[in-house]
Amino acid sequence: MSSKLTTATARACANIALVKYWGKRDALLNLPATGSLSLTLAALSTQTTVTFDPALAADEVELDGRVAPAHRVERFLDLVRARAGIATRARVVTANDFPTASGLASSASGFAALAVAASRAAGLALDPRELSILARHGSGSAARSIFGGFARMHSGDRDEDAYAEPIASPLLDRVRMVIAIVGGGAPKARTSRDAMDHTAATSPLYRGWLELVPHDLEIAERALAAGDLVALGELAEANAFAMHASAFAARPAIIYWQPATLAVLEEVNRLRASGVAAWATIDAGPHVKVLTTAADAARVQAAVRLVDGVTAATISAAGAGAS
Ligand code: 2P0
Repeated sequence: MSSKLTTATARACANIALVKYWGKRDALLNLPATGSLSLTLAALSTQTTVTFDPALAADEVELDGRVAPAHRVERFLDLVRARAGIATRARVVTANDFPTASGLASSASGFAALAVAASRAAGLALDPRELSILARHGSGSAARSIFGGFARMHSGDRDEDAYAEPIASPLLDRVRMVIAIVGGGAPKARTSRDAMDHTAATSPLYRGWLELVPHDLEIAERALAAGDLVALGELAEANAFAMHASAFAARPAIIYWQPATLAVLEEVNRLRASGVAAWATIDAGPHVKVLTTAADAARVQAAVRLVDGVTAATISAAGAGAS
């Protein structure tokens, strides 16, 4: 290992939470305060190549063709090196096929791809659960992107208990997500990590959020098992609004929404009133993701594209796990 290059390439898809992760129980181990539940999306993916190279004095990161800060990746690679018993530095070349760091879950696909590529390049053979735990150290949501389709993240008090696993559902082939990009996908001012910590520390509604999530997870899992898209959609929309309510109430407030965000929400309401399957969810950014069906996706896309301030709308089916 020490005298030669070892390299591996991985691809992972981003995921959108239907029951959100917002807050940690342990910052050092990056343990989430609650569980969460997501859908992995085929249309948003990251490809990452990791090369351990004895000639390197420090880790190097290239993101979307440019040199990027290596600090967070370096800390992640240190975990992989410790586990593999190596000290070699690595070159990481990674590219997203969607806007980076704009509230489109690039850290989820990014750290899932990095976990798979780095562990393989370091000579480790980790099973999916071990990969999920490893990916979580990079980003909580990345633990879910190891798996395709619907995934459930377990909160855990210990490192080895906080991992995601796939959930089977008759809805899998039927669901689509329409991703309405608001504001051109510009990078956001503040990371979700910082924003969720600030919410946990200052929002009077944060306690209510923590109490809500276990109930919402139960409802979502029941809806998935029963193939009940209406129940899943209503739950996902309500859960997203509850997360944002806790953030709105932080002091000072965290507001991700832009005028066009609300305009898309109104359009989703109109679509639903006219019988279209459409439920909104919003993450740490202004974009709106609309849960819908294969049959209704084109109609949802056409409608949200016309909203002032929406710069693009993409339809995604469920994606595969990291490979
Ligand atoms: C989610 N988000 O469940 C929620 C909803 C954003 C809003 O997980 O600190 O980048 O790296 O563990 O995974 C974004 O948080 O946070 C996120 P860290 P991460 O998808």
